[in-house]
Amino acid sequence: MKLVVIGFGQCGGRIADEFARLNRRARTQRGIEITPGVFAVNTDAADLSGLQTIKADYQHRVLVGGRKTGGHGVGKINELGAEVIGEDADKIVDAIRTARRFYEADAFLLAAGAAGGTGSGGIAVMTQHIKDRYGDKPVYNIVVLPFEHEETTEERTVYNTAVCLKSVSSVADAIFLVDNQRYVRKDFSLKNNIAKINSLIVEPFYNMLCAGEEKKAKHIGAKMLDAGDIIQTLVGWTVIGYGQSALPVLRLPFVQTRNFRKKSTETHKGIQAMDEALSELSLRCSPADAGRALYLLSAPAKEMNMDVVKELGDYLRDLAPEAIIRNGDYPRERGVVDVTVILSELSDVEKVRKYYAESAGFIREVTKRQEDVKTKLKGIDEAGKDIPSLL
Ligand SMILES: Nc1nc2c(ncn2[C@@H]2O[C@H](COP(=O)(O)OP(=O)(O)OP(=O)(O)O)[C@@H](O)[C@H]2O)c(=O)[nH]1
Ligand SMILES: [Mg+2]
Repeated sequence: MKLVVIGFGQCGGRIADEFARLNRRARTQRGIEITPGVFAVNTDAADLSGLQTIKADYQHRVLVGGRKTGGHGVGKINELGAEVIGEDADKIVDAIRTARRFYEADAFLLAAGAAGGTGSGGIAVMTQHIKDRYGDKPVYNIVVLPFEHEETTEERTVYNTAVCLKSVSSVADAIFLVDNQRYVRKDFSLKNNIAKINSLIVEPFYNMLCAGEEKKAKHIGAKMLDAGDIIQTLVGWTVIGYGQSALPVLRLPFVQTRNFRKKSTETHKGIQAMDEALSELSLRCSPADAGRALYLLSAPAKEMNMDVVKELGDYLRDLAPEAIIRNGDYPRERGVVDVTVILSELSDVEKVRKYYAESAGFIREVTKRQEDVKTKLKGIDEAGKDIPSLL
């Protein structure tokens, strides 16, 4: 599957940059293309310069906002983010259209952090705009949810997140939810952590996008997972996960490869990888709430058989009994069995509900605070009513 990827704001731009890196890896390691165009859009010039892999010209790193933001971001004011992205929407589409093989893409993927200003405010506006212009291609979003510490230190965090989620839910064909807090690993400094987190966020897309683009027979499985399967799976709230299970390195030549013990090891490795994928989902949710699901098994051709694929399907069916499940196998990796899982059309996401509920309280409080300020101002005006003014 081929995606045009567009990142908004700092978080979205860096996620898009990570997709550009993934594409470079696909091209050099596998000779295939998975992102015919990757772009970053921001109101902040410095953030755009900090990207590494996205082409450095103004058509791939699009600065928006002009005089309104002076190249310095919107300071978490999501209304301003929405406004400037809306005003520059045509400029952004013109930039995307310059991508050489833009028309080969099966879908668009737009990324942003929900708690900021530019990306949070802009992603839904631009999703709408692209849908209006290119009605035949699905438009997906990746929305990154804030770290817990951001929610407690800055009250706008929860409000921006809720507004962003509500807005994208009414326009995007599907929304991949990614919870930053899930990726916090203790041994990294924050900056390294963010780079590591971004690579963990994007990694599950690698095999998923590559599988359907393979041209060589030896890498085409019994059931190839193509863009059609993925498009049929992606609807509404969505999470993605990825798990790996190493195969024993030493293989003695006299060991019979087709005995029952071997087969059960293969199945065991597959289940182990799927378990990891499910426990490392991009956001905690209940698989039982999924209306659609998809899994991809990737392993050396010799290690793969349809029994394993079927066992994995049975396993997922137990956890997600309501879901229509699609699958594929991808004869690829050496030395590992890996499984990618997508759960989509989630009927309930606790964390989204929590953001909505908390920001409703925040809105009430802000309204009350504004009224208090008005009353106080009236008092000060009253006290100074007999003082002359020079204006
Ligand atoms: N995973 C991940 N999260 C990020 C990254 N950069 C920022 N964030 C998160 O995104 C949110 C802030 O959004 P930003 O992308 O910085 O904001 P912006 O869209 O640039 O908007 P303004 O700076 O207000 O103009 C916070 O919750 C951050 O934790 C990143 O590279 N990766
Ligand atoms: Mg910014």
